[in-house]
Amino acid sequence: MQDVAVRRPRTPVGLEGLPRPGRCLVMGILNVTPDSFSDAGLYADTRCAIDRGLGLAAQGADIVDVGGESTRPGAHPVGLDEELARTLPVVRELARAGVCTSIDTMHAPVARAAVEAGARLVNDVSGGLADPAMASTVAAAGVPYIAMHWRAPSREMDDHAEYGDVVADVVTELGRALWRLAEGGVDLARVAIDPGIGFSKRPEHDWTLLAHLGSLRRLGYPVLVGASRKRFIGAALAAGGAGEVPPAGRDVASAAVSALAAVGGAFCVRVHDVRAGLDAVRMAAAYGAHLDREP
Ligand code: PMM
Repeated sequence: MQDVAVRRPRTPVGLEGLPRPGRCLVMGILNVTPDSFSDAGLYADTRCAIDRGLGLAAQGADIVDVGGESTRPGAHPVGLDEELARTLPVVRELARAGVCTSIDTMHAPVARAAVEAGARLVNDVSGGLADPAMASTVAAAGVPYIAMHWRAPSREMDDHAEYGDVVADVVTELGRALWRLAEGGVDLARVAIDPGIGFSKRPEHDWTLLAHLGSLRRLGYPVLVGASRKRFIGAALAAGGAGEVPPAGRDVASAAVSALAAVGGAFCVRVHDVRAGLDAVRMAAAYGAHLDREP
């Protein structure tokens, strides 16, 4: 396999076509699904979803990420027609309102239609592995693309959480995915990568990846972190106590993790609570500005 890092021509400060506020970007999550793990059914109705997306933008989200298929562990696929019906009207309205909108999909036809409807970014949790047509679709669309580390469909992802060295394995597997994308015609200068927190990972894997974002950044791509409300946060909050803290009780801790990710060099964090996420990355930026200064 060729070294994909040398093929990316620009420094990983951000992605062309996306906002550049001079700090880590905040991507607000908008799941138009009845069964996502933390906000199931809240925005399944098109009007509610559009209002929520506009609200996320008003709170300061740099990007609003619209998804129509749950990727929680054990989730089943929904079918293209359903995914299109859930996402397209929402993407179209948000784009029309001037919101920078991304489409969270593993399916090339949904990505294509969403870009035609105004999406400016394709966010693919499978990094191009779920649909062989994704690479050529993204190449033709000419939009930025998030390639997440992924091993298996949602219904079986927890059966694939074995690693020798989780950081090295994720870097290698992402490198392979990038190579396939490049072969499919994708301009790697428009690609960001994502360690895939919670996807075929156990909490110890998630923490290790979060603590070693530098190893991912050395691949030469901007790194997005999607940790918000995930299981490893619920488990850490409950450490020493019984069970896990449920998703709705994880927002303050999620903001803390966003700050850690931003300090670790993430170019974007994907969050449910945009206000808290924005405060977190602002604090990280202020802290980062003083890191190398003499006291
Ligand atoms: N996680 C989820 C969905 N989409 N996209 C990226 N790039 N990274 C992620 O970690 C990610 C994602 C699942 O979480 P949700 O159900 O809260 O949306």
